[in-house]
Amino acid sequence: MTRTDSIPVVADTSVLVLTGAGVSAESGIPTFRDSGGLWEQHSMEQVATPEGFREDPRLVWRFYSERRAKGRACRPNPGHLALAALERRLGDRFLLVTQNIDGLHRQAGSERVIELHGQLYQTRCAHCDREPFDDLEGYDDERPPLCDVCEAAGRMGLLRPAVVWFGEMLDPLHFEAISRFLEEGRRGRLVFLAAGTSGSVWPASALVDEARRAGAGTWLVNAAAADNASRFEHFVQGRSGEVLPGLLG
Ligand code: BJW
Repeated sequence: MTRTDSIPVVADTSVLVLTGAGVSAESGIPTFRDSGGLWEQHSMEQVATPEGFREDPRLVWRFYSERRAKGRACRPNPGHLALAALERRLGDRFLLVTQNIDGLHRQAGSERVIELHGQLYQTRCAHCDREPFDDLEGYDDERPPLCDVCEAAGRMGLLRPAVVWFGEMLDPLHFEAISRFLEEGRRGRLVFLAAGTSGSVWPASALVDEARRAGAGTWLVNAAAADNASRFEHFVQGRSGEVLPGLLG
């Protein structure tokens, strides 16, 4: 692994970016595994698994309702803005895959975004296959919210946040889109950049391997060495809001 201070982006370069919670940290959104992070105050099994939701849906809704309320006051930081600016330069030769559910990349102006772990401000039914819907509500009262589609059909369906919990499958269409992007990109120069992620959650943590197989040069920008750091060629240690504007400028 080498250290570098700029990513070469030339006319035929395609850039695939993976972001994690660290990219939103400077916007005031807590990460999961850092000191003071969400998993220090909440049990991951209780609030981020389907079993936890079945056990205590009110607890899970309190967790996500609080994040909805706090997240609404947060704004994109220079890291989000640098990625949106890179997309404006590259167009279709840019794809942003984020594990974050906070919507800050879209707020910053990014459009080619895959939200791998879902969206904080969407709700879906845990029982029927109605489409997820936009929802800014906080549900922190005694009764977890119920699905009116299920109710109309004479059954009880609990509503849940439209996010991906441990043990749940991610949307296979996302991976098809990523593979297509890599396939296209390998005709020219290909760059894979991961930022603000601990590299500890599969399958996002394995994207670096897929990118390498496609011939991509690989960069990691992170405050600390990620679990999968040794699989990257270049590591820039620092805060993404400070590093990305210069690295991508
Ligand atoms: C900064 C910074 C700054 C801070 N600038 N940097 C054993 C081995 C391998 C895999 C598994 C296993 N057992 C189970 C699995 C699979 C499992 C998994 O990976 N578990 C691991 C814990 C081991 N994965 C899954 O279950 C996934 N699904 C799946 O595998 O389906 C297939 C399947 C299903 C059923 C049966 C069999 C197969 C689903 C994973 C879903 C993860 N969901 C969450 C919650 C989403 C909703 C929500 O937000 O609440 O996603 S968990 C949480 O972790 C969230 C995040 O997106 C994800 C990753 O976290 P992230 O973004 O990396 O944050 P942190 O906090 O970990 O790191 C932040 C980093 O930023 C740190 O490194 C800091 O240093 C850095 N930093 N400030 C730059 N300013």
